[in-house]
Amino acid sequence: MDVNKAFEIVQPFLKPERFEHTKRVVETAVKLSQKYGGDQNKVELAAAFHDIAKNRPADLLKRWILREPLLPRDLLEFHHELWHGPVGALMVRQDYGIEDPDILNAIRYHTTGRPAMTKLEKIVFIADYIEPGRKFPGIEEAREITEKDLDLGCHVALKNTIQFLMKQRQPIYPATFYAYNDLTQKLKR
Ligand code: DGI
Ligand code: FE
Ligand code: FE
Repeated sequence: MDVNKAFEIVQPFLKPERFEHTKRVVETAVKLSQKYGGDQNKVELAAAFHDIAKNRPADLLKRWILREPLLPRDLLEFHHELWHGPVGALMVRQDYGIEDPDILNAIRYHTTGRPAMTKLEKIVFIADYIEPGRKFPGIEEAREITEKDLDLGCHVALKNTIQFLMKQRQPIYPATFYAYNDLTQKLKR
């Protein structure tokens, strides 16, 4: 599938501003893959589809999760913001025939991250965080660090997100901590 077909599929699922975000994530991810390597078509598809389930109602996402034995039940105990990645990966596999596990995992883990992320997973994760439409404290630093080192960029994004959630007294999904610990240990070596 080429990226234009992916955009055509995804656009009707998304509010206009979410579709604009998606296009910026694709552009950012492609630039990162030119710097850090990776199959450009896979990067484009994973980025184009990453938020396909973002604007689905929460109760519908919940039903998908309950129906799918391979998804962890504990997702439902955490914020519903965490549900659209895993359900999006199921949607593109079932409805649009995307079978590549690396693409599916990049979609599935784009919000939480996870330990031992592949290059494609990291590129989609950080492109989502630093795309040019994002405005929050620390974003410029995250952009600059990502230009220098992909792992360091993901590490600072995870650190900022964990700190942000903690300040708001929100729970943090374990995979996010595991992703942070994994990169912390890798970067020490
Ligand atoms: O879908 P997007 O808005 O493009 O971005 P996203 O998929 O990264 O998800 C949005 C939010 O999910 C992010 O701003 C923080 C929130 N969130 C809530 N609980 C957690 C969490 N993010 C992580 N990484 N871990 C959590 O436990
Ligand atoms: Fe998302
Ligand atoms: Fe996104």
